Amino acid sequence: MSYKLLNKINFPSDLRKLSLIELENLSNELRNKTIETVSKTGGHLGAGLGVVELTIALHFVFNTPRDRLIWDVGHQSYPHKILTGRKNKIETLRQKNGLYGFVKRSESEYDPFGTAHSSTSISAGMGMKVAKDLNNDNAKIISVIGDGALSAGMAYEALNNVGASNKQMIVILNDNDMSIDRPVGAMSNYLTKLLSSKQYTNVRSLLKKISTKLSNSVSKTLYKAEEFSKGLVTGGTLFEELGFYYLGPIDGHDIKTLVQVLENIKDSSVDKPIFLHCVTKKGYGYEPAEKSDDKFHGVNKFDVKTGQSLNSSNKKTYSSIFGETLSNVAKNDEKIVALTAAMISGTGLDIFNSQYPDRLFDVGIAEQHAVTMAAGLATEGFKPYVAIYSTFLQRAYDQIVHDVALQKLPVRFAIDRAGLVGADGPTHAGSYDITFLSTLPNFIIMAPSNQNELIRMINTTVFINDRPSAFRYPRGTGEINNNDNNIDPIEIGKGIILEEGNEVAILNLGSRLQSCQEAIKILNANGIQPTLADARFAKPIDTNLLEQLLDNHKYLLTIEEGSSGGFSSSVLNYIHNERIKITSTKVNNIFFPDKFIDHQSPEEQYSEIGMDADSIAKKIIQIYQDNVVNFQSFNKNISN
Ligand SMILES: Cc1ncc(C[n+]2csc(CCOP(=O)(O)OP(=O)(O)O)c2C)c(N)n1
Repeated sequence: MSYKLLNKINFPSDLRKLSLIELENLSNELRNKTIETVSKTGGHLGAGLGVVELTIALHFVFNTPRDRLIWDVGHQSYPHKILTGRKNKIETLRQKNGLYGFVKRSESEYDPFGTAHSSTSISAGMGMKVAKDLNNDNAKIISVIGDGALSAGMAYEALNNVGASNKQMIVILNDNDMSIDRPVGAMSNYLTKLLSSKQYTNVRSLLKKISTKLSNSVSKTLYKAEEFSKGLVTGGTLFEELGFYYLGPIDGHDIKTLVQVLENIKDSSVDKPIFLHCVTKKGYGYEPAEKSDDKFHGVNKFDVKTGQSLNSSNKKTYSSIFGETLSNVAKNDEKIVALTAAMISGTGLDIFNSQYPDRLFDVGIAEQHAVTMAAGLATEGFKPYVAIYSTFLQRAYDQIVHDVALQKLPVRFAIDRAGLVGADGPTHAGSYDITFLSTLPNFIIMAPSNQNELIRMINTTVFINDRPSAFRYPRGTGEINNNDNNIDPIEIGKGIILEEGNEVAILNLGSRLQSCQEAIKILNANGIQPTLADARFAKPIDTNLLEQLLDNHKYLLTIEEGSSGGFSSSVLNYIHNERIKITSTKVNNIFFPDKFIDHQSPEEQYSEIGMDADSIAKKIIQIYQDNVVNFQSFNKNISN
């Protein structure tokens, strides 16, 4: 692929020397570079392709990085990264020590605010605008937010505040009529109506309206821009009522229009925040993306010519096991309903949706609302399953505490992407759910160690009608053991011993079981025969199992894929505060270190933090060698 223009662009200052025609050519090259890159790295593609022209126009018109440009979610930022000093590193995207797949402050001065969780850009922008004003600094603040991200409560809180403040910040709506799946909600309907309304076609009279509202210089140039503007209108009533100057909709792929309108906005002296409505297409300019249902939202490595994924794994994901199992149990129980916050396919609920569309509720990017809505459903005798990624559930913590746990309502939490998530990095890691749920009275918390166990845990929750429950499972695929047909519910709070050994016991919770089993092979070769137990429950913990392990072993190691304060803390709390018997067993715990774990492959992550088989085995060998003699003598003293 030829990158004649792009080769000359390292920073936006290079871009600002180009003509409008050259900017158009550059957009083709930038689009190709983005496609070529993601075909090799995997990652988010459709969103970036949709904002290629907008990215160029913004950097052309505004004085970045002095002017602050905030990309909501940050998954559309790859073209921005290419234009802002990171072109030569772009193929390191999502790899160890490489560029991050979202926006990260430490990566570049062009990234004024870290984004990955949705709908934060207007709030952060407002903070920056207030700070600039206090400093008498007239730098511009621009927040770019998608129509999907606009479905979140946080975005409305920010619009409400910004609109009333008369702060001259700029909010750009990137309206591609897509979220990950189809967008939902009244705002989405409103935007669609806005685009197809009379106002859209009656350009001239609406341009006149703008001229009465905006300062003279702006209106003059807007008139000049008419030939480019293909439907520039005003009258976005809702946004105007909120206190913004609404401009648009404009064609977000027409660089000339974009540049003209952005220049007008930049030079304007309006005393209100401006809301610019850009219409774009997700996946624009790449046929396989435009044609696919999800517009290539997130992809594995793929063949550029055909768009075919190069990932040939046909193993099932945990998410799909969840979707299938929930559909199965829903067959016999019409009280079962499912809720998702804009993640139907990501959570496997597309499977449920195909069978029970009336019992699936996609609430938009509104995790807080989803949780409290589920609580409401539970009060009426329904069995709500709220499927949310662990990291996004963090948003709904007060709702979990106040609306669910405190009222002891039987909401079922299907917590997907629990644990590390490899290339998606720390913003998406499911690190804290065991910790923040364990501390809540009334909760039952489970973590399957394989896909068969996930099925059994889902089946268990069907019967938990007197309190909230949760099961947390990892990203990615796993093995179903077809020889094990047991899909029975599990007794609450009951773990299991999987391998009987001596002296050393490993008490696993959840997804590291396979690594523990591999570690045991290494240990066996070293003459150590550990017992392996699977706790299954982070709450209530199986104290009988724990007693048995403590009584019969000199060393106990717990392991879980989560932060401190989780399962291991519950075990230690039991041993130190609740148990009367004094133990001679040495206890260690493996959980996440006290740091955010960088993006890299899952294998690299587990190895870095001592959770792979080798590290587990090494830890036990070390302890065993250092302490086994002492353990024996200590035990003798006790029994004497
Ligand atoms: C709080 C939160 N919930 C869910 C997500 C997952 N997510 C990432 S992008 C996205 C859709 C965003 O849609 P939109 O803002 O329209 O951007 P587009 O991808 O269409 O360009 C969702 C739901 C997230 N990043 N943050």
